Amino acid sequence: MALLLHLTGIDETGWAKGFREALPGTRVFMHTEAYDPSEIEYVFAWRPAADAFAGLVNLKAILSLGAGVDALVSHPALPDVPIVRFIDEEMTHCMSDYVISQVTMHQRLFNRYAAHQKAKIWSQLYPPASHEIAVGVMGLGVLGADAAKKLKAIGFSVNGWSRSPKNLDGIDVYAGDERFDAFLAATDILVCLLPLTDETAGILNMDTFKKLRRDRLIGGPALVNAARGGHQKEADIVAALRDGTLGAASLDVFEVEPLPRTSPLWELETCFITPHVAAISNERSGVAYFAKIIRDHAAGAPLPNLVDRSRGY
Ligand code: NDP
Ligand code: OXD
Repeated sequence: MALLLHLTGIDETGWAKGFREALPGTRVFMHTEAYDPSEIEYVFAWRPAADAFAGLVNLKAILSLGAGVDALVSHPALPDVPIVRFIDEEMTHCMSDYVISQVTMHQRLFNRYAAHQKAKIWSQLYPPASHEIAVGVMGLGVLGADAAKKLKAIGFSVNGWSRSPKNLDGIDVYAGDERFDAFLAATDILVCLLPLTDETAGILNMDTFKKLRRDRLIGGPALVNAARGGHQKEADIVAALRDGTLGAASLDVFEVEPLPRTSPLWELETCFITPHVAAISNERSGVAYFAKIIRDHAAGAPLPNLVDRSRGY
């Protein structure tokens, strides 16, 4: 049995070492090493290059390093085999940490105090209490549901938006496109944890921002995007932060990564930038998760956590 690693922009050495230790009977290749493509049964991929799957005629499954599979499902030469995505407690924990930190920062008007500190201004703007603020979480899957529950537990009002209806204790769930405007109208801090699909591309735009509730957060509603850069229209975010349609934004992902030095987002005091680190796939838990899946599958078990290609996630 052979496993090929094809991780673009990520050092494969540690992953390869981990898989070799966890799967002693399996030949593990980094994509820069020489290998016989017809021997490969599993490929572990992240942002695969155009020729990543060339010659893999005996491939049984693609294992996605990321929770998001947009770069896989849009691959021009994607083999017709199941795709398993990464679902991991550690990743979920880290994403909720990121979301809570940014939401709390916006609720407490941190960007206002930072600007005042720079100008040596002592001005007691009173932040609203968490229960006065509604956080709207777009996407109630593995990551969105966890963030929504934790935000609720620390006192926020929480709305959620998903494709299908959900029953989440204490959370007002809006399902489907027809409920999107009502969801926005009840939301002060918008958090995006959607997968990137044809339906969700560009959803974070001026039209969306204008529909958010405006009377709770001094300075205007806030945006937190930790999903994909393809969800956001960056020109609209810049315009919205400049004209007050948005009071602040936290962005972990960008239309082009790394974010080009020429982007006006770098200069905006109300924009908080992190370099796609909200929830990095953890090497130790990733190796354990996928090694078990390979072992079990080789022994005849079905593959878990499969991507539905028709939905795109
Ligand atoms: P899931 O597939 O578990 O959940 C996706 C959610 O989005 C579901 O609730 C789904 O609805 C909803 N959804 C999908 N399409 C629509 C739509 N058209 N309208 C409304 N709701 C929709 O994904 P995860 O929670 O695991 O991950 C979410 C994304 O987070 C990933 O795709 C990835 O891009 C990003 N991510 C970013 C990281 C970072 O470091 N910045 C790290 C990890 C992930 P339904 O429940 O009805 O199917
Ligand atoms: C992911 C990511 O999708 O790291 O897992 O962005």
